[in-house]
Amino acid sequence: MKKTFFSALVMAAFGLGASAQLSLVSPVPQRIIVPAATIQLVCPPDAGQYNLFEVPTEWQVVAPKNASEFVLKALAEAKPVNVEGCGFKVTIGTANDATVKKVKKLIPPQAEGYYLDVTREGITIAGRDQRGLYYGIQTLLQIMGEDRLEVCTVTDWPDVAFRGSIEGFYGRPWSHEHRLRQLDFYGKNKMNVYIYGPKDDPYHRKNWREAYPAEEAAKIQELNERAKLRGVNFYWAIHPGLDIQWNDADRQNLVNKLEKMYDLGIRSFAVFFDDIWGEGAKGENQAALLNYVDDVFVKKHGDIAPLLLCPTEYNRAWSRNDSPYLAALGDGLHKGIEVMWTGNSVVHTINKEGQQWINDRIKRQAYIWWNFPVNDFVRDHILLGPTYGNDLDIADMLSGFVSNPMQYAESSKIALYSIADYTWNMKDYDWQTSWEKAIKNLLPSEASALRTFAIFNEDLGPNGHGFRRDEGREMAKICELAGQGDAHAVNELNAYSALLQSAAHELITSTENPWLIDELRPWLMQANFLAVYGQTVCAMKSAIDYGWDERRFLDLYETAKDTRRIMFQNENDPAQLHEYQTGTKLGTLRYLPALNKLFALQVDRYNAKHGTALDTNADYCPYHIDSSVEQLKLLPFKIYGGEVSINPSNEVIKWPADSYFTVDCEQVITLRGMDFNFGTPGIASKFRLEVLSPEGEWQEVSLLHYKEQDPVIHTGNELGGMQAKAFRIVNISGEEVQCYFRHFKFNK
Ligand code: 14T
Repeated sequence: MKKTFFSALVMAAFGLGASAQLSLVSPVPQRIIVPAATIQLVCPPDAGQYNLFEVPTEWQVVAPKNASEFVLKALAEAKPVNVEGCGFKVTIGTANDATVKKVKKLIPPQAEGYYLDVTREGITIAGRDQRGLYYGIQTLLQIMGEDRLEVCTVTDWPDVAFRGSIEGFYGRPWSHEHRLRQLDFYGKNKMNVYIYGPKDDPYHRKNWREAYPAEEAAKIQELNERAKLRGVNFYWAIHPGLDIQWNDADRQNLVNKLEKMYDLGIRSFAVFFDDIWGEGAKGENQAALLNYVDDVFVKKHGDIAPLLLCPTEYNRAWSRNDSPYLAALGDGLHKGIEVMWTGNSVVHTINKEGQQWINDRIKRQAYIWWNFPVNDFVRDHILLGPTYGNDLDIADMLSGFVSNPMQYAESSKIALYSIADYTWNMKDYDWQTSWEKAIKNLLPSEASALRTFAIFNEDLGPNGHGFRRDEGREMAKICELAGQGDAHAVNELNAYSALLQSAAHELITSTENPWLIDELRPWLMQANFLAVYGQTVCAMKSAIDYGWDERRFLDLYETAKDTRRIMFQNENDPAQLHEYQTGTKLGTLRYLPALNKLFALQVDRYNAKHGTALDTNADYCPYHIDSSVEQLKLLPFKIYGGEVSINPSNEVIKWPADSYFTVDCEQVITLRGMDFNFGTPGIASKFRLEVLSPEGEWQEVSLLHYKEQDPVIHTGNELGGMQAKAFRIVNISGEEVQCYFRHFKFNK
C-alpha cells in the first residue's frame, strides 16, 4: 500500500496518544484519512478529540431494497436504533446501488473492498460487493467500540483473496459450539474461509465414503448457515487417500459423497491427500480425479467455489526440484483448481523464495496451509505467542492463506487474530501491536493477566519439525543474568514469578470468557506450581546471601525439589490430562532453564560451604531417549501411573540400516509389557528389541505380530518381569525401513 500524506500523519497522531478509535480497527485498514485539522505541531494530550463525537442513540439506515440479509443483520448489531426520519443517516450499498451512487468512484476496485465515510452529519458505507459492505460495517462497529465515533474516511480491501483457518489438526476436533464461535470471530476479523477437515472426523477421512448420520449432518448444515451469515466460505474437505482405489467405483463414491454435502447446502469443497503413501499418493491419479470432480460436480452445478487440493507432497522438504509429482499437478490439474502448500517444510514460516519455487512447479499460486498455531505435535505446549516470521511482500504470490490452529479453539484466536491482520494488509502488519490487540480482544477485562501468562507460553519446545518460537522476550536479559546469580536479576525474576502466579490465579477465577479459561486450565494450574518453584529458588539465594540458618536453606531446597515433582505429577495426572494431551509445560525456553541454573548455582554454593553433596539437578523425568533416527530423537514422554508412552509422531519415519532407538531409565525398572505400532503389518522381523540388564548385559526379546494384518508389534512373554536399565529397538533388516510411529508404550 502506498501511504498517503494524510495517513502518515494519522499514524504520527496515534503515536502521540491522540484518538484511539481508529487504532481499535483490526485488521489494520489499507488507508485511513482524518481531517488534517487534528494534526497540530504541538500536540496536546487530547489532540484528536476534536474529531471525536458520541455515538448517536438513533440513526436511520438507508439501504437498497435488495440488501443482503447478512449485511442488514450485521448493521443491526450496532447500538443506535434504526428510526425512520432520523436526521443522522447511515447510508449503505454496493457498487451498483443508487443509495451510494455519489461515492461510487471512491469504492476500491478490489473484491471485498469498501469505502467508509464518517462525518458528524452521517455515515456512508459502500462495498465493492456484499462482503465488502459487510466488512465496512465491521470496521464501523469496531470504531464505535468505546461508544465514540471519529470523523474519518477509510478505503480498504484485502491483500489476500482467501483468508481464514483450516481445522486440519490431529486430535480432538473442535466442538460444534466452538466452531460457531469461530465463525463469528472470522466475520468480525474479515476472514472469509473456514475449511472443515478434522483428521479425527471419521466421515472426513477413515470412512469417507459414508454419509453423515442425520444428527451430524444437521450440525454441518448449521455451521454452513452461520458461515454464510458471517461472510465465510464453509469448505467441506474429504480425505479419501488412505484407501482410495483408482477405479470408477471409488470415483463415484467420492462424487456421491460430495453431492450429499451439496444437498446440505455446502458450496465450497476440498480434497486432501496429505499424510499418506502408496496407491493414494499418485499425482496423475489425483489430478485426474480432481478434474473429474471439477467436470461432473463443480461445473455441473455452476454455483460451487473453485476446488481446493491438499497434495501429498505439500511442502518442499518432501519434494525435489524436479518432482514428477508436482509436475503432474502443475500440468494436469485444471486451471482454477487451487493447490495447498505448507512452505519449505511441514511447519515453517512462509518466504518469497519458497513461494516462487512452488508457484513455478504447480503453475499457479499456492494456497498456504500454515501450520501455526497447531500444536498436535507438541501437545504439552499451548501457543499464545505472537505471529511473526512470514514475509511481508508475498501478498500477490499466494491465492489463499489459512492457518491450521490448535485443538484449543478459543486460545487459537490470539494467532488467528493476527493472521487475519497479516493477510488483509501485509505491508502494515506489525506482529507486536497485532498480538497486544489480539489479547485485549480476547479477554478485555483481564488482558494484562493474559498477557503475562502468554509470555510464558510461546515456544513449542524441541520438536521433530524444528519449528521454534521466541519466548519471554522481555525477560531475556533477566533470565540470562539470573541464571548466573546476578542479585538484581534474581530480584526481577522473583517479581516475574510473583506476577505469573497472580496472573494465573486471576485467570483461573476469571468469568469473562469461560471457553478460554477451560482450555488454559491445565497450564494455569501448572503455572501456579512453576511460580512457586521460581519464588522458592530465588529465596534459596537470599537464604545463602543473608546467612539465614542452614535449616532454612534445606527447607527451601526440599520445597523446590518437591515442587518439581508435583509439577511432574500434575502433568502426568490422568485427571488433568485432556484426552489427547500429553503433558503441561510452560516457560521452557528461558524462565525454567534460568531457574534451574540458579538452583544449581545455589546448591553448589551450599555444598561448597557445608561439604554436602545435594543434587544440583532439579529437573524431573526418569526416562531419556537416545536415537540415531533423527525424527525420533526429540519425542517427549508421557507417564500414566505404570504406563509410559512416547508422544506419537504423525510423519513417515525413516530408519536407516542399523539405526537404533534407545530408552534409558534413571532407575532400574521391572518391565511388565511393551508394544508399539509402526503402522505396518509384517514389519516385526525387521527390528530387534534388546533389554539392558542391571548387570550391563543386552538381552534380546522376541518381537511378533498377533495376526497377519496386525500393525502392532508385540513382545514375547519373556519380557514380563525383566529388569531393565535401558532398552533399545534396532533396525536389523540391513536396509532403510520406512514406517510410522503410531504408538509406543511400556508398562512397569
Ligand atoms: F496437509 C497438510 F498440509 C498438513 O500439514 N498435514 C498435517 C496436519 O494435519 C497436522 O496438523 C500438521 C502438524 O502436525 O502437519 C501435518 O501432519 C503431519 C506432519 C508431518 F510431519 C503429517 C505427516 C508428517 F510427516
